[in-house]
Amino acid sequence: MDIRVTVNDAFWNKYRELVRAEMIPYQWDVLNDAIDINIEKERDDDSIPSEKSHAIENFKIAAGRSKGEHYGWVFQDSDVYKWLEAVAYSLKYAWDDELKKTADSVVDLISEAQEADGYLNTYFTIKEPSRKYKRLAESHELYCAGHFIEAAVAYYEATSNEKVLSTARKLADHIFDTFGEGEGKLHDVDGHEEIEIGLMRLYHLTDNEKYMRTAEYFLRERGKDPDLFAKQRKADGGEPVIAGLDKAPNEYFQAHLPVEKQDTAEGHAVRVVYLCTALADLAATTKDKKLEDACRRLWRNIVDKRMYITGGIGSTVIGEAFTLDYDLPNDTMYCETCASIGLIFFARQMLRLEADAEYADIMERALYNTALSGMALDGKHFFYVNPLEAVPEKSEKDPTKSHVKIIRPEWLGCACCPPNLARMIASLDRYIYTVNENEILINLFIKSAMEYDNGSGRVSVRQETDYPGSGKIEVSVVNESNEDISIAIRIPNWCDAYSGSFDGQEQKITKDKGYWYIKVGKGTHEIGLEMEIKPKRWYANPKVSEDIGKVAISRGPQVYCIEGVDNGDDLHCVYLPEEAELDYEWQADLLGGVGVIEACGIRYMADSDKPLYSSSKERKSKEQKIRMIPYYAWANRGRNEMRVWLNEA
Ligand code: FUB
Ligand code: ZN
Repeated sequence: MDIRVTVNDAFWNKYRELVRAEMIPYQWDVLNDAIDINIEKERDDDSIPSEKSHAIENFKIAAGRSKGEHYGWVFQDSDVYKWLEAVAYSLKYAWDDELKKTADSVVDLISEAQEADGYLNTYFTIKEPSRKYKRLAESHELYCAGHFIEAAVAYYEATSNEKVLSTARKLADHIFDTFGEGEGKLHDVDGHEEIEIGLMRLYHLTDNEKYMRTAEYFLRERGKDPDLFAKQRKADGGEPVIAGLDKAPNEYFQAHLPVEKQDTAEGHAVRVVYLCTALADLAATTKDKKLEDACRRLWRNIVDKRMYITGGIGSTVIGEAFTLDYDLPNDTMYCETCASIGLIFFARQMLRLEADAEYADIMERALYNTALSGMALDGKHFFYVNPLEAVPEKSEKDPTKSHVKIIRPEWLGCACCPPNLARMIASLDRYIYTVNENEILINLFIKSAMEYDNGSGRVSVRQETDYPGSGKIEVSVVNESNEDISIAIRIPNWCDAYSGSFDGQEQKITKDKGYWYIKVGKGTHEIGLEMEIKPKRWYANPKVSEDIGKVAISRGPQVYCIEGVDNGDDLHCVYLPEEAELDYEWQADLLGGVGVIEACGIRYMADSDKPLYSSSKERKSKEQKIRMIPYYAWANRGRNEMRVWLNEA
């Protein structure tokens, strides 16, 4: 079904314009090493390449246009693919001949770097051609392939560039010929899921079943043979392609059990959510109940027990991974930007499986908080890791916190997050609505228009709102088809009071799995929703040891934090009384325009003259006005303490 969505939203247009005008050109310069910037290692580790990007140059060398060595991570190609994908989406909302020309030239370059049999990966073409597909646990060959295929589908859809599609098909056909059941094929999977997402997208575009079956093969093969990666290493016999990754346990790769038997989210967080995204897509496409159940179990485990209030996931830097239920440290966590983006992908596919507003609630939580925190307001500085508590000196001096950056770097040695964010924001139109035949889910409140043809006529929906400024949503539906259309509007889980109207008549809202359903016949109809949107307190399950006695504040979809610049240092000394009023005020001149929340709080005086320990409990305190800003906007005013969970008095 061809669903056309245009976004025209005050909050999001700013970001989409930033992607078009700043991020895409800036990232292009970085990928070409044409800009003098400081590329930081993502943590203290000498083995991390961080001198330059070299990503475009790698393609030029592989294509025979330049001479030289491959530089960067084995998955450096994926930075270019994600950039191309972001370009594709941006062209759809802001056509640009020059940019299209540049992107076409990248497609030409990629296709020149492709080998005659369809193989495509600059690292192995340039550096280790004899080890192609030999160390898949570490090599990211299929991960990069998946990113190219995703980019190709998006670029073809935006521009009808035939070359990008034929290059992607040649690669996918090569993968189909190389991997799978039966004699003469490799029975293998990549250590990093992504090819499955790419192949599913290619299937949806082309309707060619073999792409879906190949995705299904990879999804079902993972975890079947616990010795698979050990066998790869033995047969190859060489040095690891990524040092240390050869020691990672099967759980790191979600290869400890067949996916249908996995109940908990284990290992590398981005890998888990990419796996789940493809699995949910396959389940929604094939209606396979067992796969659906597997998706639900993994979703439940993540969302009920392993996710931060900001929609961040991954509790440890070691393996960038999940740890155990309720283990959610605020200052050593990982919360990689890509992992929250992956959670948004997963949620989007779950909405195809089931109309349950919880998926959209989590999508919104991850989007407005951790994903957006991944970039500075200028679109040119990026967080890889998104802490919920940060103290500059600790990050600088405590080696266990070297990954917790205080200022967003201009670029990172491992640059997976910045272009991922660009493609996510540029493709936001894909997340607002879910259409299941004659049912339209309105998942996100973003001023936009959508239309499609349901077979018997055109159906269009227009959403007017200044959300998250206010909770007022006006939906106009024009139904020119012969069918009744069911409009399902999400009532977010944070919202306690709401009222609705249909064609001017007040309605009693009943929720079905978090959606309010309205049947709409032929003609033009108006639906109104008014949600109370005000500051709200949240408490973690007492099993989260880090958050006991603490409170977090949100307003609508945005989680709030306090920063040293507004509240002074030693933020652990600041207490928010349980009964304190939370006053909200819009401040147009602050941080590009944010709503600030203020409350009367208490500060215990940090006193370095006092002995480290004393038997007296006496503490001096004073009143302090606590000033909170939306979490995503932190670290835009210099080196600074920050915390999300506040002590409650
Ligand atoms: O391995 C490729 C990407 O690099 C992962 O998704 C990120 O977590 C980073 O490790
Ligand atoms: Zn990343």
